[in-house]
Amino acid sequence: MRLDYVTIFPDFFAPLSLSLAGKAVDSGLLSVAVHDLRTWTTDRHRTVDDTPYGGGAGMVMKPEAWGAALDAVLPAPPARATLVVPTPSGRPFTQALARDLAGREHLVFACGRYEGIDQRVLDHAATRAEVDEVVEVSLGDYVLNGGEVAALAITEAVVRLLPGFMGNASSLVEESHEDGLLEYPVYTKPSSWRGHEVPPVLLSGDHGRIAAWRREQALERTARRRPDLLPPTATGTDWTIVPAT
Ligand code: 6GU
Repeated sequence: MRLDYVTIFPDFFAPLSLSLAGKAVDSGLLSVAVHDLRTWTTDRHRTVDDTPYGGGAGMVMKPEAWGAALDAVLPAPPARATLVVPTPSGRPFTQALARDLAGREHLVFACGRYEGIDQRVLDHAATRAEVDEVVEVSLGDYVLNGGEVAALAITEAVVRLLPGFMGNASSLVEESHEDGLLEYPVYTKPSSWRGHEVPPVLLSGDHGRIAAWRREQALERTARRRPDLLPPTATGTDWTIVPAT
């Protein structure tokens, strides 16, 4: 897989050479490049933003440098890349989307500041033969200053799914979100620690009871913390009390 990042803060991507992607790069599974957007500015001050048409707070990233950057970073046809745009107004990033992106050959991350990139950059990119899809993605309902930290999080979620990246493939299927539930609580030795005991069922050696207990814990945890992940009938809200008339 090939990963490119276009950003005004290339230093944010230093962690890519550490453990996570660094290992995958060394093994040849991954090739990575980080590009400074200002490389493609043409004015003396290397300006990348301007005030929004229509008024309002903040600045919007100008289209010209973005257009030139994508011209340079996108592959030559017939190769194609997926343009990933981290933004709080994107669609939710999920494990399913991570799996989808992990199946692609080339991802180009366009990291803008949170006020955003001129929409025409993305609209134009979507019409290009070198772009198979433009995916605007949000990590959740909060605001980051720019797309860089989000791009790193998306990268980690995707790269660990690449075949041959993780040592133990079953730890991938057992973890949170792969079965649509939060993960059950986990314990290791010692069996007693500061007066807190490991649930005895886990010491029983009875694999059937252990599996049933874990399933029940996962369901209870999901119902308490993330009821939105459960089907409506499992959350106890598929009925209403009809007031007496
Ligand atoms: Cl993907 N980008 C930015 N800038 N802010 C965010 C986000 C992404 N997800 C949540 N907040």
